[in-house]
Amino acid sequence: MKNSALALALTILCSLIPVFSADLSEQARASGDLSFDRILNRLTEEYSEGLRMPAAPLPADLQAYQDDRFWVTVSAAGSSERTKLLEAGMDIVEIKGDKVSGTVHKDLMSGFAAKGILLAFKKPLSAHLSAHMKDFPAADAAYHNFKETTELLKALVAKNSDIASLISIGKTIEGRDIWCLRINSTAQGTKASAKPGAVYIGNHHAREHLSNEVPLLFAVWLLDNRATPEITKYIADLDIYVIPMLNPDGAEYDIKTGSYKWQRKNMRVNADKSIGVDLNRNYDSWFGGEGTSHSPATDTYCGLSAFSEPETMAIKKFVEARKNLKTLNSYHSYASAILYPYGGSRNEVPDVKDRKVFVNMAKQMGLLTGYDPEKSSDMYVATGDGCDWAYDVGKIFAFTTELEGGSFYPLATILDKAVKNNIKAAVYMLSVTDNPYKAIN
Ligand code: 0X9
Ligand code: ZN
Repeated sequence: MKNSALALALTILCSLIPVFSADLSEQARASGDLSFDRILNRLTEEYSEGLRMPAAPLPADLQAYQDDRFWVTVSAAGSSERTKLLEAGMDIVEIKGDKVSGTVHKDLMSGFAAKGILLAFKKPLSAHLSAHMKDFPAADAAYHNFKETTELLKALVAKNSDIASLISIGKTIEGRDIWCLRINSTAQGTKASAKPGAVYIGNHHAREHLSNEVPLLFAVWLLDNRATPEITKYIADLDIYVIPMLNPDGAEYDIKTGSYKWQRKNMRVNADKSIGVDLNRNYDSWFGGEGTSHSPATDTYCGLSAFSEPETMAIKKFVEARKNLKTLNSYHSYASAILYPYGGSRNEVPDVKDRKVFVNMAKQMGLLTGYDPEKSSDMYVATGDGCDWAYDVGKIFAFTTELEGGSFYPLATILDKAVKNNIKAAVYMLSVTDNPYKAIN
């Protein structure tokens, strides 16, 4: 690491330490309902109390929907072999050495055999889930569902109306708002701003619930700490956007019956009556090529065309309307990695300087989170990726943060560390948003 980068990282860390090491309960009392510490504490405490979210019945059309996925484990070493699995219709959930595990729809199992892919292990997904119930949290009530996310965002804006505003960047398939919290000292709502912009997006994938909490709690933390000199400066100089829940339809479906659905995609009803398009295969970056599936029932189905989905279309319109955007972080679960473009191609980004910025920023965010910095395609090649598209269309330095937790439904014990470390990386991203090329100086 270059000395200037080290100095920058240390400055950020030092500015965060007093906040994180202060007496939490005292701070919570002092700063009222919307304090970061109180909200994070409540998140953790509610788990230990074991509160249960009341199960709601599914709508009739979804009640008849049968989950026909299998949980499989396959030997596959390296990115190319993993990419072939994606194309055969596997949704890769875990990579452990040369063993890859994930889901495959029952109709595609025979295709696996025909392609010579040997399954080391398979069972219905439902059997896998019931055997792994111990991995689930005592309750999902502690997480912010769509209603709670909406209420929290509105409360943040009400309390900080001089610098925060809330816009809906579009509606989902089921008509929910895709909320975007904006923090900017001089521009509200959709008013244009020339200040350099940073965007944080969560929950492309429904079951990756921690990916909503991290950007949402980051917004809480920023506003709670708005009076500290570093944060005051970022709020004055930058245009900051937080879109914590891009796929609220899928996230609600995943939790609403009281037993988790392992939903990844949105809630589009496809022509064959299967449900969902993989939003992170639906952007216009080598759309429909390597590492995606054209079979609607699979978890990595790319959809009929790029931006066929209202959720990705909302991001397209949002990004294209804001030429000031410089950095982007898209949160996912749970490979503990900071990924940078390209993910849809083995090629490096052509601009050598930009490549260095990507590598250095990923390294830095890796140090702050404890995650591995990696080129996206080294994990596997997957086309239609939102970060590739954002970089190509707007030269936005766009990263995928794969959060930790070892599960889509991690125990509360990881929340404190995961949220706080990712806030450090998110603040680092702010610190270079005025000029990302600082990361290579
Ligand atoms: O596959 C994805 O969309 C992301 N992983 S996840 O398990 N959260 O679904 C990773 C995206 C990284 N991008 C590429 N490798 N293209
Ligand atoms: Zn994901």
